[in-house]
Amino acid sequence: MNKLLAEEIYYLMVLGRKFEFSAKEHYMKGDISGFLHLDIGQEALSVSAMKAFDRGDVFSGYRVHVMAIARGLSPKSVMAELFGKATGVSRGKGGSMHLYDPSHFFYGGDAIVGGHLPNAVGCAYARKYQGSEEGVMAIFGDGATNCGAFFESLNIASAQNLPLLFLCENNGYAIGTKITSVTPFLKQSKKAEPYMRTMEVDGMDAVAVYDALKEAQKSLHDGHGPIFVEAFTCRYEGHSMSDPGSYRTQLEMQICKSQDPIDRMKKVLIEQYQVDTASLETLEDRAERAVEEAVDFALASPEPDEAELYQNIFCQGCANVIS
Ligand SMILES: Cc1ncc(C[n+]2csc(CCOP(=O)(O)OP(=O)(O)O)c2C)c(N)n1
Ligand SMILES: [Mg+2]
Repeated sequence: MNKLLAEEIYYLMVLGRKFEFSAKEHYMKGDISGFLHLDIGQEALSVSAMKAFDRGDVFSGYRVHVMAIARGLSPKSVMAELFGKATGVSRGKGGSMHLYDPSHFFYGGDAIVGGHLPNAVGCAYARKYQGSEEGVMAIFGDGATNCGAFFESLNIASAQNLPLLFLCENNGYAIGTKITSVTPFLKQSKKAEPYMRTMEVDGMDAVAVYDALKEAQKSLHDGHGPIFVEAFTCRYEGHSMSDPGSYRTQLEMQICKSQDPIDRMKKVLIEQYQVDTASLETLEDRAERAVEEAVDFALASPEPDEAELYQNIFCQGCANVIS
């Protein structure tokens, strides 16, 4: 990783965290309604995954704001979507869980746990059929690996040797359910081993995530078929805004936060890339301003027009959804 990329990853992680704190504040003020799942603590994974898998299609779940921004969607259009405004990336009709932008090959945002995995399989099948080498990445939580759709997706991706990267964000919880109470494995890659090559990575280390996913991407491009990467991470907040997260002990959270991905990346910038404090502050100020501008934009934007209620209900021109 060169210095420019390392700085960009740091910037996007700081931007992501500030964005999430701001979204939390505006949810509590009542500017945002519906569900809001925050990514605070998991930024290394969300940002480095998007920077490493820089081409190809991405399908993700509902904890998706930081990924969307790192993918290139503007913080303004993402914030406006959370506010339910017409200028939002899904025209204010999707909200937090449905950030969807085909121009960035970013297909959500899906509220159904594991529901996007068969969609990613279908897309990977289409890409292979079209002769594309870019591949597809599907991102999901540890909880999703207990769904039938997950095993069906592993099965068909493997049988068809599809260019599909399964990226599991293992944060140890599905809402308040501890992973060990619903599955016999701490490592969810065990479930994928019979089907494909698996890799593990420290999801709190942005550089390690980037390197692992670059290797996985190369494997797809080289035609080796699907691959499963498991990243171990930690969410600091509750599952969503309605969850105080009281099922975790203070000690557990302390251990978690001692691995903070932003602090670790800052250390890398200082020690390996000789970035000075003034340059770091410039990046942090830029992130702060981008979030303020996103909020101002969202507040000033209009509500969706009533006629929008009847748009995109039935599929018109579905053949072009994945072009
Ligand atoms: C099919 C389905 N079952 C249950 C739910 C309710 N639900 C929403 S999030 C969630 C937990 C998923 O946990 P995980 O996959 O580990 O993702 P994380 O929230 O940890 O990122 C559940 C059970 C749902 N949305 N869809
Ligand atoms: Mg989880």
